[in-house]
Amino acid sequence: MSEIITTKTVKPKKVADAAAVSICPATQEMIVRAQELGIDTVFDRAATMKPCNIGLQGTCCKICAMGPCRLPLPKAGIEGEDTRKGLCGATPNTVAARNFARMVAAGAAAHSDHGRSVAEVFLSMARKETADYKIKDPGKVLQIAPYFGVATTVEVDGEELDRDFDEIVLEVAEKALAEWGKPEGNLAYLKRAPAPLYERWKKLGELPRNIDREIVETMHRTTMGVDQDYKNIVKQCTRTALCDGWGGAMIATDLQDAMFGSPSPLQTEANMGIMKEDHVNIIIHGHEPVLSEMIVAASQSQDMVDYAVSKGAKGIQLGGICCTGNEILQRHGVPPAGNFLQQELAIITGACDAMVVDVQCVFQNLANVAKCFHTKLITTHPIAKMEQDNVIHIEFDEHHALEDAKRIVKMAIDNFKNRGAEVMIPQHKATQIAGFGVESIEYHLGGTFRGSYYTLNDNIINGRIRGVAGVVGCNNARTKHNEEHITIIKELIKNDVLVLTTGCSAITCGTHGLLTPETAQVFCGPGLAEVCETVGIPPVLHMGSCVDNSRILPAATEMVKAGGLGNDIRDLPAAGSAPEWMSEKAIAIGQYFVASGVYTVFGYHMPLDGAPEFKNYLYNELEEIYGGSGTVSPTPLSMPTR
Ligand code: XCC
Repeated sequence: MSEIITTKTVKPKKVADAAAVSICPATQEMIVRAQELGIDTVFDRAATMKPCNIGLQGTCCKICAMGPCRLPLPKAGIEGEDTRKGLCGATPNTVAARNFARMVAAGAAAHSDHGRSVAEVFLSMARKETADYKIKDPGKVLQIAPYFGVATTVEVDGEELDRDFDEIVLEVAEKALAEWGKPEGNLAYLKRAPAPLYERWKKLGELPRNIDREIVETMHRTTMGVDQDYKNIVKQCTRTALCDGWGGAMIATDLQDAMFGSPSPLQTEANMGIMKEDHVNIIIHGHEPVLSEMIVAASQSQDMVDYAVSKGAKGIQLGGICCTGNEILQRHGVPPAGNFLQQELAIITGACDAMVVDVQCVFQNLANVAKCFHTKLITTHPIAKMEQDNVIHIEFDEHHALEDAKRIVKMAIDNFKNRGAEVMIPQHKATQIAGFGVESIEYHLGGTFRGSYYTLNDNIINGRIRGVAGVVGCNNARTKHNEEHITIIKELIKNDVLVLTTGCSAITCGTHGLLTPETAQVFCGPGLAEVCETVGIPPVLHMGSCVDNSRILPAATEMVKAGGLGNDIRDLPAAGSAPEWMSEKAIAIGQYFVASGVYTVFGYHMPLDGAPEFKNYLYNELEEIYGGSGTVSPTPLSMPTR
C-alpha cells in the first residue's frame, strides 16, 4: 500500500500592522524593522494573543485553590436575581472589589517601596555613610521638615537660632523612614491637604496609619473568607491609595528633590532619534533615580568621556525610557528615547550598547531582544532580576554608588566596538521643555517676588482658562500607541484647559511636540494661548515621573490656598485622566485622585463589567463621598474635555 503523505499548511504568523498600532513614526519604522529581522515585539504579541474575557470583566476569583471561580456576566445580561457565586458563595461584587483592591495595593506598594529605597539612601547620606549623595536642595528639606514634626530652629538663651542643618537632615531621614511602619498616629503628610479634605478622610475613618500597614491590611482583607462587603473593601483600598499619593510617592518625590535637586524648566529632545550612531548609547529604564543619578554623573565625568573617545566613539549619549528616564530628564535634561511600548525598539536600533534597568515596567522580553544584538542588558536592583542567562546583574549599593555606575558605563563603552552592521536609528525626535514642579510653576506664574498660584486662579475666574487637567499614565498595547494621549490633550488645550502631565503620557507629549511654548499658538484656545504667551510656559507642563503625580496634589492645594476657587480640591475645576493605562500603579493613582476630590477618567477599559453594582458604586456613588469619582471612556473624544 502506498503511503499517504499529508502536508499541513502552516499559517503565516500574525504580526502587527505598524501604522495601525502607533501614531509615532519612529515606532512604526522600528516595528517594521523588527519584523524584517524576525524579532517579535509587544505589538506583534498583542496581535496574536487576545485578553481573557472573564479577567477583563473583573470577575475571575483565584484567591483560593477551590477556584479559579469564573463569574462572567452572561451576554444577554441577567434578568431577575443575580445568582452568580463562587464555590464559597462570593458574589461578583465581592470578587471584582477584591481584585480592584488588590490592584490598588500592588500599585501603592510599587510606588511606596520605591519611596522606601529613596528614604533608605537619604538616611545613609544623612548618617554620612556615603559620600556620593549630598543635599542639592536644602530649601526642600526645610520645607518638608515641619510636616514630619522636625524643628528647624533652636532656642539658645531665649534667642531663636537656626538649627544645625545636618541634624535636621538626619531627623527628617529618620522620621520619613518611620512613615512605613510607625506604630501610632497617622501619615504625616495628610495635613498638607486642605483642611476640609483632611477632615473628610478623618470623619470617614480613612486616615492611613502607616504605609506598610494599609497595604498589608488590604491584602489580608481580600484573602479567602475575610471582607465580603464591597463598600467596606473600597473603604480600605481608598485608605491604601491615600498612603501612596499622600505617603510613599510624595515622600519619594520630596526626598529625591532634596538629594538630586528640584526640577526647573530645561530644553531637550524626545524620541528614539536622540540616539547617536557615533556615540556610546546607554539607555536607562525603570523608576528609581538613585542609581541613574550616578550614571549621569559617571557618564559626564572626564575619565569616562576620554575612555569612550579612546574606544572610537565621539562621546556618551544617555537616553531614558519610562520613569527613571523622566527623573533624569527633569533634573539633567537627559532626553527620553521612548516610553513604555518603545523599550524593545530601542534595542532593535542595534545602537544600544547597554540598557540599564531597575524596577517596574521592564519587559522580560528585553532579554530575548538583547540576545539578537550586542546590547548588554544590566539589571541593578536586588528585587528585580531576570532568568535569561544573557542578563548581567550588577547590584547597586549606595555605599559605593558612583563606583557601581562607572562599572556600568565602562561596560557600555567596551561594548561599543561589538556593534553589528545593522544599526538603524529612526530619525525622529522633537524639541521639548520639561522640568516643571510645584515651585517652578509658581515662579513662572509671577517671578521671584510675585509668584503665586493666584495668577492661575485669576485666569480661571476671568474665564481665559477653563480648568486644569492631569493627563498621566502608561501606554497599553491594547490601544493605539500614543493616540489617546495626544487626542485628549489636544482637545483639552483647544478648550482652554491647562494640562499637567507625567509618566509615559509626558514622554508621549514630548515625542509629539506638545511641550513647547510655541504649541500654544497652534493648538490652544485663545484664552489659554494668551496666558501661555504672557507667562512663557507651554500649555502642557511635564511634571515628572509616576511618583511625581504626587506633585499635582500640592499644586492643587496651592490653588486652593491662593483663593477664589473654593476651599477644597473638590471645588477646583480640575480633572485627571489615564487614557492608555495598563499598570496597577495607575489604579492606585486614580483612586487617590478620586479620594482627593478629583474627577478621574480612565481610557481603554476597567475590569468591572462583570459586577455592574460594584461598578456603579465606583463610578457614581463615590462622588457623593469624596467629590471625585472614577469612570471609563473607551475613546478619547468621548471623554469630557471642557
Ligand atoms: Fe510604567 Fe512609570 Fe505606566 Fe509608564 S506611566 S508605563 S507605570 S513607566 Ni507611570
